[in-house]
Amino acid sequence: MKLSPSPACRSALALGLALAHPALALTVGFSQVGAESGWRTANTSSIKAEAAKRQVTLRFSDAQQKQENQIKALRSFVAQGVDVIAFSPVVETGWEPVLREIKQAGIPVVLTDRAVAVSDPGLFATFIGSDFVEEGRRAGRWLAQKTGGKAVIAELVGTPGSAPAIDRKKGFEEILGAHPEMKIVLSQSGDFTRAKGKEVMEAFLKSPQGRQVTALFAHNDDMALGAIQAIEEAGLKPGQDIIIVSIDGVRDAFVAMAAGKLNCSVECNPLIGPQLFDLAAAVAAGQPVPHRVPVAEGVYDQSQAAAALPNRQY
Ligand code: GZL
Repeated sequence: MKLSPSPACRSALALGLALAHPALALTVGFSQVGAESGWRTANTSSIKAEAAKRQVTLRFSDAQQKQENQIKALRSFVAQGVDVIAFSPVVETGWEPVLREIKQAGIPVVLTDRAVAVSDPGLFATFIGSDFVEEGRRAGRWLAQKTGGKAVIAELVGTPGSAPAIDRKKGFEEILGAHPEMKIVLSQSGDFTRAKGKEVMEAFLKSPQGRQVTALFAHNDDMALGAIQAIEEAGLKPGQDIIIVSIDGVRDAFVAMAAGKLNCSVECNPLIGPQLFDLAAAVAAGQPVPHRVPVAEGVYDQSQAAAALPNRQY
């Protein structure tokens, strides 16, 4: 019969180890969505660098944007008896069974970046991530101001079923509700990747509605950067013939804004490594933590891009 320490025993052990020797302090299993975008790469770098700095033993798994790979990784973390499980869920649904297994094993869960839709919020200890609805609102407000409330919009949507895709669309459309002359006429997923963003934008531009498009809303910078290539190959001027607003604030977006090809990027901060491991240490020691931890971020347009570039950390 496999004996596993009770939650109380596990917390005491973790606290004791944390006090005794940091290198033995914490083992964290982390399941990452994948490596689909510049944002994701920066997020992974922040997590790995902070774990090394704190001498946390990090068991890291890249799911290649597949939920089944994340579920396999979470189960393997339980089998390994890690102190804390953390993950960025690729989509919102389908997590209840594995989260119940983890709870049964007495291992606390920290959600990062994206949220899950579950009936019992007690299935995870805390969620640290951005407010994607507000990011969508910020993109909508900026575009309304830039276009005087008149735009024929193409939309590159993120991964279907993911919290950022659902919520960014929700926030953007909330703002459009107050601007009847701003209409989304084309909308399709580019799965948060540059290649797919280019492919979908090429198809948009070849469609009958494509010729009327005056603005593009991309749910992340990578899809916007792919679309910029497609717009140029179609003989149009990105940032002028088609006004482009996207989300993330990665370095390549600032380069594109400084070149006048992208008009605005709403920041979505991936550098959550320090906050993640503060939370992981606290939950491992059985300390209370907020169930929702926000991430600070802003909005950048062409007027600020060149000056901001040298200080961008991702
Ligand atoms: C947002 C994150 C999204 C980014 C994309 O927090 O989940 O996933 O906006 C990334 O670049 O692919």
